[in-house]
Amino acid sequence: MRLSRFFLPILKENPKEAEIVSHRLMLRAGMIRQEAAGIYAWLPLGFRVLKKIEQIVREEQDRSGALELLMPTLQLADLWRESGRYDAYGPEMLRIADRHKRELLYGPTNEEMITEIFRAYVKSYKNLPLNLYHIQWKFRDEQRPRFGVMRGREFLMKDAYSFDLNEAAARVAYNKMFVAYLRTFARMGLKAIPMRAETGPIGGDLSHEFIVLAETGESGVFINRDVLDLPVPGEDVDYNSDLTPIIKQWTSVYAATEDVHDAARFEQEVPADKRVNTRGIEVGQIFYFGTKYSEPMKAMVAGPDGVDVPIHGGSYGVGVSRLLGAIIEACHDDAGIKWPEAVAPFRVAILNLKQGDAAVDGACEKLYAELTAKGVDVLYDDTDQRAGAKFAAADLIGIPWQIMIGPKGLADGKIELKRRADGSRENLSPADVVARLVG
Ligand code: 5CA
Repeated sequence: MRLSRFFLPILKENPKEAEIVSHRLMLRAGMIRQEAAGIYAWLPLGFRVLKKIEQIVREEQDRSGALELLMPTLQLADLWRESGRYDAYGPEMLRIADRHKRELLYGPTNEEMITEIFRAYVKSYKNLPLNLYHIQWKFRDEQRPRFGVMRGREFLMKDAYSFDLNEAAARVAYNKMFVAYLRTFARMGLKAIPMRAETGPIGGDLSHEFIVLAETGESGVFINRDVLDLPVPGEDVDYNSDLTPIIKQWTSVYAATEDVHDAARFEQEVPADKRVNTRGIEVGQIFYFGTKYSEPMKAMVAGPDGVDVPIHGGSYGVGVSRLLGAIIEACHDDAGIKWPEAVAPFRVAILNLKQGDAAVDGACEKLYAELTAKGVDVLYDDTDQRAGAKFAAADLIGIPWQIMIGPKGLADGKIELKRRADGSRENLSPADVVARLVG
């Protein structure tokens, strides 16, 4: 992509409304634009990152055996009356009427709708286990939308729903999601720690929140420092094997949100030098809620003995749009964002330090064509900004690899390769740069 053809409205000034660094940087880097409180348009740079994050979430859900579908954003109020949540959900739910005065709502979550789909088709335990997920916009009329995409009113969520014959089978489904979440967040360069948590309006009595430690986070947390060093299961993890050893390893080290924190246990179990009380960002939450929806909504299957029983369910959410904020909170410096490569909007930036100089233009064009042909996502800064402004922009938007091409270096056959993560620089020949980025 040529920057001269791209839409990247970078802000010079720090936006006053942004209280935390991720919100500030997303606005300054031209990633999002607020259209109403807690409602954002995704500009091209932000949208590219959102899609990358979404794709990692999708790949790890698929790997675990969950199946993707897509449910609508609008739902019938009557469906929510079946579960009893229509009135219980309160003012956070956006209620709408259509031209026939039929009551609708913009979905804040989808337990009811997926249960309706399930009960229409699945009648036998033989069709279980089943885990269905979608990645869809949600609306919650939050009292205090703030921190940009971190607490929005409209936000993108991955929500999965599992269906099983009994509690033991449902716990197997829960464990699969637990492992899939460990992998998902690690692939994005995040340390997200599963913590025992409250269940709130989703219900049930077993739940974990996945939390990224950050001073700016909204959740208070208590952990044993050792949890930060636990190994994340690899790509070869077998989802059909017994996952309980992994779950045990992760849940036997103390980690809890302040809502369920047990001070006595914390002090008894965790040596003083390993106790950490800090804050964090909840990037996902998983729930086992048994028959909370299947009983009132009559989602029944025939068991092996032919008797109909309500299924045991769980639901599993990832805050896809929130993750952009969480990753920036974890990966930035004074100059801007430091995207982990897996989610970067572009992997490489080429900075032409003397636009209009025939030799420099030629070298930039050649490298741009070569890298692009090899499948590397390149942003080529071919604008006539001065070099200093180009350095600042590339650092601000956080491109992991920056290639600086100017007349001086080129005279010696060298260009400069900078790594955004640690600022390290090397002078290399163009061929070596290509080998480094493609090899
Ligand atoms: N139905 C369940 C699981 S599918 C559910 O709705 N869970 S949730 O309420 O915990 O939401 C799932 C994830 O969405 C949260 O972990 C959080 O990362 C994200 N999320 C929740 N509210 C917001 C919000 N207002 N803005 C951005 N992300 C949010």
